[in-house]
Amino acid sequence: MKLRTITSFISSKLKLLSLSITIGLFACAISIFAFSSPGSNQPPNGNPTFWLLNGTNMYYSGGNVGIGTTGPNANLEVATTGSMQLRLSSPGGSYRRIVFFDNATTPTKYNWEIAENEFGDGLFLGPSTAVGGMTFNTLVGFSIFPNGNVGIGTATPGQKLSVAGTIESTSGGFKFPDGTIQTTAVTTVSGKRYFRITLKNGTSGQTNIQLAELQFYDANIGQWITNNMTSDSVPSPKVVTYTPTSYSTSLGWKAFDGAGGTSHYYDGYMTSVANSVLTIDLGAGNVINATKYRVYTSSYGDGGGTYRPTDWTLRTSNDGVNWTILDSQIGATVPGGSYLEIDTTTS
Ligand SMILES: [Ca+2]
Repeated sequence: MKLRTITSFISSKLKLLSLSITIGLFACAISIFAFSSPGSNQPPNGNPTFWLLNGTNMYYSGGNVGIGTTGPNANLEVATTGSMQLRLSSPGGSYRRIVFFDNATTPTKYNWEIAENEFGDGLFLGPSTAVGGMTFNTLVGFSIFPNGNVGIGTATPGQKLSVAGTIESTSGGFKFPDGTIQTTAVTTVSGKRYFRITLKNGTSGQTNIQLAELQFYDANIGQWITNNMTSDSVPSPKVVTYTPTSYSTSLGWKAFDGAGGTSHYYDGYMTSVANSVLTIDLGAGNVINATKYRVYTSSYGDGGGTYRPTDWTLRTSNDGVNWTILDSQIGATVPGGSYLEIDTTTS
């Protein structure tokens, strides 16, 4: 081969080598460029528009996102084969929220939040104060605190359950610590627990006054009440107290023993030196709505009527301390061996 031919041959080979190197470098450059492009965060088989940047935000709107699952069935599905925990972290003084948000241009729904540490140190669940708002209303929400107190309509529950409103049981009623269940409301019964009569001198200023029996008509049940006392405090819880009586057998409680006939002239045979006072306590929770009462005397041993009460004041009380006058009489006439009936609604 001639020298020129050899030179030409070598030159052509060098050009091929140079071209090969150039193509190789170009391919390498393309490869490097592809690896370092803005789409480098996409999965190997991902869509080029997978995660996009919007300022410092990253977003994706092409489908569901799965963590721990290859087939997310919701916008975001986090799955695991063991226990699950999602954690919202922020400094202790800040709240931690999940908000259910109406993102319509013109919202029609209240937003709701589950928030910790937004109202005190409790967990709060409640609505916004207005449709679409981001201020939340503790007055209508539900809260639970570290001491176990739960509030409904209040963020300051003072008990295990504090409800700022009416509690309704649509069935079953309410069970109390003693195991009893209440299914209906307690009817508010008007009436008084204590009754006290103050007796003044008899018709001729006698020192003895005979009160064979004192009975009350209870308008709540439409009946005359017989207390059937057999001592100062029997039957319990009734208790009768009284100022001194004239004889040892003329005990004051006998004015409430249910007997007022002629043979009971010793019943309530009170001394009237400083006005005789006779009181009956019906016991806690017991009341009589006394719209009428009867004053009984005996026709026997009443000094020809001079021991019969003529002036008295009847008082009632709910606490035995504060008394209200139910009725007063001056110059009343009580038939011997019978009774005088007074209607307190008209007297
Ligand atoms: Ca009696």
